[in-house]
Amino acid sequence: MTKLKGKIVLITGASSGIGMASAKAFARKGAFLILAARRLNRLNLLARELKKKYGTQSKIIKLDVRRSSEVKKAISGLPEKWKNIDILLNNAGLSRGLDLLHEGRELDWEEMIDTNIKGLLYVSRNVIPLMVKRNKGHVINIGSIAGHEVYPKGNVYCATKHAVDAITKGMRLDLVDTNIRVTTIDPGLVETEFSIVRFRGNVNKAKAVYTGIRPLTPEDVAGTILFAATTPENVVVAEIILLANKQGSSMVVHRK
Ligand code: NDP
Ligand code: 8X3
Repeated sequence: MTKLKGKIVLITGASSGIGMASAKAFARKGAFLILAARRLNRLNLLARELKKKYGTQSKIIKLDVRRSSEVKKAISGLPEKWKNIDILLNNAGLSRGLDLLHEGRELDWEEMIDTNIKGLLYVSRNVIPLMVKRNKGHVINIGSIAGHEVYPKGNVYCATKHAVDAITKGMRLDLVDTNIRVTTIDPGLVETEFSIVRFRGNVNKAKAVYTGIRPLTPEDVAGTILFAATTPENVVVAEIILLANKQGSSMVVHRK
């Protein structure tokens, strides 16, 4: 079993949802954390909480993954010790809107493509070479059921998650001659701020996505991420699709 104590884990999107729950789960196991997101105040609070509860050492990076030069500067500016990243959790992502393609907003498309695809690429491009140099590491990408299926009005969000699926497979092929492991964890309905962001702060509309079903919690997903991260080093969890019970597919959800 791979031990997490003292391992350095970089988490993008650590200020909320799956990223924050993962930070807590890794901290509980004694990992050191690099917490990245745009909302610095949340990261500071999280780091303080983890320090108090588990004595966790954290580095905080204010990072907009859409900005390639910002990503480059943040990673190259890490103190040498913190560049020994053992696990990269590429989690930052979002959906904006739920519209027919021919009525969609170009700005929404750009935000999703820039964050979910290009952001993941920028972070990976800067972190993976550090892993290659040490011939060790684990990249865990957060995909989605939306990377396996397309649902009505999900068009561009689904396209970005299909891209994450292709990029994950590409990474695994390109790193095949190294010890670096590549995993994708692909959840269905997880109740986080995801739908609030999708519906631009419309909390009622967001809440309705999860009514009548017990959705996954961010902690459920974090538990699966931890499982993938702690298998013996000769084992690669390549892909896990994680659904809430009573979610049959993107569109088939049995609600009470
Ligand atoms: P949340 O909205 O709760 O969290 C999203 C995180 O991404 C936040 O920490 C946010 O931080 C960060 N983020 C967004 N844009 C950027 C950016 N430009 N630069 C840096 N960080 C950014 O949603 P989830 O926790 O649910 O989402 C996490 C991942 O899980 C996403 O990739 C999402 O697509 C995926 N997913 C979610 C599912 C769900 O049902 N919730 C199901 C399947 C996959 P900040 O705003 O502070 O920058
Ligand atoms: C998030 C899951 O089904 O809302 O990736 O697109 S879904």
